[in-house]
Amino acid sequence: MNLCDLFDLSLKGRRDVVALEFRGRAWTFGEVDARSNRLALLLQQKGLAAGDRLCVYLANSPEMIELYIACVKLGVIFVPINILYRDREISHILHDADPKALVTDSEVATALPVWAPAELTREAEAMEDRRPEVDLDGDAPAGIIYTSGTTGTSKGAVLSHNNFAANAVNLLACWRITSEDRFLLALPLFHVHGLGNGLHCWLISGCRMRLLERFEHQSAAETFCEFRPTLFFGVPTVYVRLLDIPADKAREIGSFMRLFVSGSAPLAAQVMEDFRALYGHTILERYGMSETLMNISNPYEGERRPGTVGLPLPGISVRLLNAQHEPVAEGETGEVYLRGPNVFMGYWRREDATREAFVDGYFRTGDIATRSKDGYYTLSGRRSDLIISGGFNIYPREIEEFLSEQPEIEEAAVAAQADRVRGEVPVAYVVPAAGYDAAVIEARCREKLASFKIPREFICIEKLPRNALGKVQKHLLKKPA
Ligand code: MLC
Repeated sequence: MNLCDLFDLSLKGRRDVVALEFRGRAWTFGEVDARSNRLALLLQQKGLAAGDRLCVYLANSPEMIELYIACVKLGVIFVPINILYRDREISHILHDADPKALVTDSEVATALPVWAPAELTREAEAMEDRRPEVDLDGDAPAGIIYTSGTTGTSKGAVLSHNNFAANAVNLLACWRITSEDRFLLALPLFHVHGLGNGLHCWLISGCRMRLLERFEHQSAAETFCEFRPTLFFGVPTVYVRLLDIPADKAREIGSFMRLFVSGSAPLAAQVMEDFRALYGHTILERYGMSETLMNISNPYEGERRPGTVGLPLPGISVRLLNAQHEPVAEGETGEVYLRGPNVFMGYWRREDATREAFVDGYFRTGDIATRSKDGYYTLSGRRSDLIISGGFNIYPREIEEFLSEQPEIEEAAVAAQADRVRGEVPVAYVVPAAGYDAAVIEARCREKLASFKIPREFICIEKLPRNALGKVQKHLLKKPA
């Protein structure tokens, strides 16, 4: 089977049922099917074929969903780009993914054909409502998700139809998602949380989904009370924001909700407890990655243990290994290695990086964890200095490279600072050169980097603390007194 066969449970099996709501408009599954059929034929007419890449730089919208389904039907590889990315970050992906075209509403400097989504939709109206004939098996790539790379520039994780299918089928079963659910999706569709979990669980279960362009805490209570969802996925920042909703509204929301899921960053046990007191629900925390989709999850029935990410999902083997790749003893910390039908095909055109990412067929996550006697995993750190802010991954190296390119900076190091709402935020430690002005540097960052990567503070220091090998010792970075 490929993803189309699973999507057809709803696209064909529930064609007259309302599928999607967005900004006061609604579409049935039959309409979503027809619109994506027409779009698929249009993309085909424009020269796209199975295996080609299509880059998409769009905010959440029905058009983005239809484009994804059209790509799946055609076998075209969908490459979403984070809408917060700026030119420098976008051009790396456009160059690396080597797509046939880019779909966007924004001004992007590129020599590629650029198509506006509204224009495509209009042109597609003239096409037939017919599925393109394409022979795809489950190992065909469906998407490339760019992850912030440890080496500064990001790498594309290639995810197959089978990866997305295995992930969604697991979540439907383990989180008991059915066509009876009402699903509120506020997460961006350019990451696996929104795309792999959100879109796929909606489309395969056949439930009704209200899509938001983005999560807005100011209007969250109103949106919940109006749509009355049963199912919601969020990153910890979203749950911290939801703690600000008045108690009576929170109780009302708790009365119709069935399941709140959290992931993409660690959920503080205190937030989980405060949320339970306010909403009467225990958030279900799970663990995943762009390269693997979902791996470990707290149980739907049974104990959702605060501070842990729960038990391996069906079909997924987990190993905790030490630096010599040997299993660690019970209760000791080790690095998480994974194998399963959810694990990606490799990094796009990066055989070296792909080879390095696997040991004995197990994917090396870079996350450090312990396992309790009864099988619950607790993540306790990372091998790399990755920063997670509001659920967005930031590799300090990328910001450090940009800062070092500035003539007024001799050298720089970027580290995480704890933040109540975002979990972590990046701060920069800068060794200034002549003419240094923090405001000017910040403005340049704002122009070139996604907003979540802009250091919240620029701290001047005399020199970076280094060990005997010359490696920067980030744990020694401190604000001067
Ligand atoms: C945030 N911003 C957005 C945006 N999200 N802008 C446009 N579209 C979006 N979707 C910008 C804002 O403009 C602002 O920029 C800054 O981010 C903070 O916004 P805020 O209004 O203060 O939002 P806040 O309440 O802090 O909430 C932020 C958030 C966002 C939670 C909505 O961080 C978010 O959507 N996070 C989800 C990330 C995600 O999906 N990660 C999954 C990765 S997959 P400025 O310039 O004013 O600062 C993965 C694997 C797995 O990790 O296991 O899931």
